[in-house]
Amino acid sequence: IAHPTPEDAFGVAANIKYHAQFSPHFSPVKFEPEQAFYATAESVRDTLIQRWNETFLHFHKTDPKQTYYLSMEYLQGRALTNAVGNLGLTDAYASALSKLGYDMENIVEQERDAALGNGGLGRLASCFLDSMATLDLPAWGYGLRYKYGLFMQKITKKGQEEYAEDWLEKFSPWEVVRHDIVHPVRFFGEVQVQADGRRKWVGGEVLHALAYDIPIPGYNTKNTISLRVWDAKATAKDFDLYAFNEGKHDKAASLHSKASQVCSVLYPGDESEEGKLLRLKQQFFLCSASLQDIIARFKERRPKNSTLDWKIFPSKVAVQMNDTHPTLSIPELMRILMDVEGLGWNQAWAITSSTLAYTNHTVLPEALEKWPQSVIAKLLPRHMEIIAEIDKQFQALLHAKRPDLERKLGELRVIDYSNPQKVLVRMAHMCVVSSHSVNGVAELHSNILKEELFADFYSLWPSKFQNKTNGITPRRWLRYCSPELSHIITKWLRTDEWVVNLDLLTGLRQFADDKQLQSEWAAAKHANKVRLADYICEVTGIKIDPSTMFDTQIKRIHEYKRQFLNILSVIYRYITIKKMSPEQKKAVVPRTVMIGGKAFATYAQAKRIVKLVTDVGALVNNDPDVGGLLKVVFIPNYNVTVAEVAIPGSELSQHISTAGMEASGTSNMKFALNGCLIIGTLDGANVEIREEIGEENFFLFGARADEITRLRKEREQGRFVPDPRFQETKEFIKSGILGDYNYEPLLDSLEGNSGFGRGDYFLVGHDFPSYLEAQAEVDKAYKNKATWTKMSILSTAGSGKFSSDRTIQQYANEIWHIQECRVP
Ligand code: 26R
Repeated sequence: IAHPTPEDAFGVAANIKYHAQFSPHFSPVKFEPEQAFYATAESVRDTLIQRWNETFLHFHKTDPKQTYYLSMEYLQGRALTNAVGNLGLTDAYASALSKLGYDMENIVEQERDAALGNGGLGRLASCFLDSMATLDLPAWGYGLRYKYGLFMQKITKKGQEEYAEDWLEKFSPWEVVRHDIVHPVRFFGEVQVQADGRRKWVGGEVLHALAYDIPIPGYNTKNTISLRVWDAKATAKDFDLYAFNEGKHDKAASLHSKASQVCSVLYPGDESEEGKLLRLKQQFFLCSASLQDIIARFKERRPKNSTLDWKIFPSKVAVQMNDTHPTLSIPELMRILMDVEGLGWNQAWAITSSTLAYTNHTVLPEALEKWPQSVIAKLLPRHMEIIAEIDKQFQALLHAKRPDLERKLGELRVIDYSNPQKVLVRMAHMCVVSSHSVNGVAELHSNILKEELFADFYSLWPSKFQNKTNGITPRRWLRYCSPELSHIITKWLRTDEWVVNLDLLTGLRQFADDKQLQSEWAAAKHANKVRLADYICEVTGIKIDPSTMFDTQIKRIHEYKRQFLNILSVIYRYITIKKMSPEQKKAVVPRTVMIGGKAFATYAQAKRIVKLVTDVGALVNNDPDVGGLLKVVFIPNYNVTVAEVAIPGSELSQHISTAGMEASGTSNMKFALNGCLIIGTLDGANVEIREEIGEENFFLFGARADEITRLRKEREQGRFVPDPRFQETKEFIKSGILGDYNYEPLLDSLEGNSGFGRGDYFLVGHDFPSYLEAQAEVDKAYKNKATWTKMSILSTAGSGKFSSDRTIQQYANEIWHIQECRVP
């Protein structure tokens, strides 16, 4: 088949019609927007598959070292705009659709978000795939094909409610099932010792991992890589026909029902997670299937009839573990190399540790995975033996090399025996001990890893530790989500090269004072605000005014991210306005405060925060005294698609975590890139963003990371005098004016150490006054339109560093040691 070219709208239209007719998903008489979307997507997919095949063949022939990114989460969002854009076919598809009587914008909206992730870590993985493809790197992603991704959030009078989101309900036009790619994955069973002393894992349950490929097109290149997601299957052999014939239908299909559980649901892991066997099964399923696949490919690419040289494995394969979730890759690779391939421990260890690398994404103690030894031993008996051996060898190493650290052995070792009733495997320690590289995701975070979380490991292996500051793809997060701003940038830079070389944005600095650019810039920002206002009205019914300042905080709801601090200051603003004379009110900068994000279903404090935002909105938005000077909106069901509207439409965004707690943050980068100013703490990547865009363009407040421990201690000892404005705000909530919801547990978290109180662990009270001062600076700057627009331009101009292309090039050079491999 001839594939569409940018000039060939007729060909494209014919191709779409072909799919509407011959892809038998819908009855042929209907051609409504939904059918039009599927037909369009399938037409695009044809091109992607062709390029995917060419890329695969090219990698196969040239046999470069290849990276495999292992992640339990990918937050892909919608794919259509991105795919046609990266293929350079946007105009062709837009005019083809208009020939068929449709509007590209409407068709795009038919697509469901693929939300196979929780938040930052999952979206990072998706940005990375886009950059790997665009940089022509030989790299693939591996993940799981969850039936239900992240829950859908509905906001009712009671607060947040969760519903399962069936993203595959119709089907996904982007995935291609690979019936020939199936790997067995065992659970439970036992370890046998063979005659030659080799160990063998046998028995238990064997499920099958079936591959689905999602093509990932690079921008302006033929290279199209793969996100391979696994689904769990049982086979016909597992079906007990005898039991079925006896009427025992559940028993007959028991393995089938177990298989369907494995990939049934994404664990919403933004919070503490008790030991869930199913989650461990999922993790092992990803690791085992992916490693078998990687090894099969390694073997396929070796010359025929020659003996396998395992020593070269690390020069052909790099595996990156996205947090500790794929840690079982370590014992699984060891097991395959030793038990299946017959290598000795030392050789297997050398190969494993030079293949695997680990990225840490959080220092929150409750998010550091620890699995009960008993659970691992039952589910994966052979792996538990290997983990015990890793632990033993680590002890021996300390004894030989660092006797000074031996007194800390209990804290450092891979297996935590401190509670004999509950022996735990520390996944992060296993990663640090077993990987050749450990990295954090922003300078500050990587320093905290070296100086605090992994300080002793750092003293043992200083050269293992690296920083790779996160990044975001400029394709999705500027080029496609804000075409208006993109056109202005291209016009003033006289090139669209910035889409692949984001450092070129610094070229805007010289025009930051130019009145013409400022007026074009402000007009584009205004158009984006109108789009956001329309969206808000559509989903909440609340009318917001695009001439007010749009102030946004969108991210998972978490105490450390301090949406609570934001809403407390909003309440204080409301109190202040209520006290003002009509004359004083004239000086107020009208604001629309938007907060959005999902709370983990059992995270009670986070859910109270959601409820508080909606209660404050109900009060403020209907108060005639406020007269449009303040609006408060909770944006429901925050996801990638919502972000694509909310980020370009915002003027101020909030990244206000307690210093030292947000590893990096990535939405901060998206907002800055879209010319949105930041109010924030010195935390995560904020530090570097402020450095790049200039401190005069960043509204800074709050304690610094190195003060937090001291401040918490002082707070605990009662050596803290709260600001009267803080007290007044808390009193306001206590007064009951917000309704009859019980906010006491939330307010208690700001107080002493009793009950829910954690002694204001997140230092909301401490940072409150300096936050209010920074907000006053925001208002002051906003009053001068030219100043604000200039700051906005300088934000975009300084965001070049935060392209995921830069991040991925650094991973490629400094951790993976891979080279580009471009399809001719
Ligand atoms: C194990 C389970 C409880 C679990 C904990 C935490 C599962 C998932 C998470 C999510 C964490 C690891 C996460 O998303 N971290 C975020 O990673 C982003 C990308 O690096 C950072 O920008 C962000 O600061 C960090 O919170």
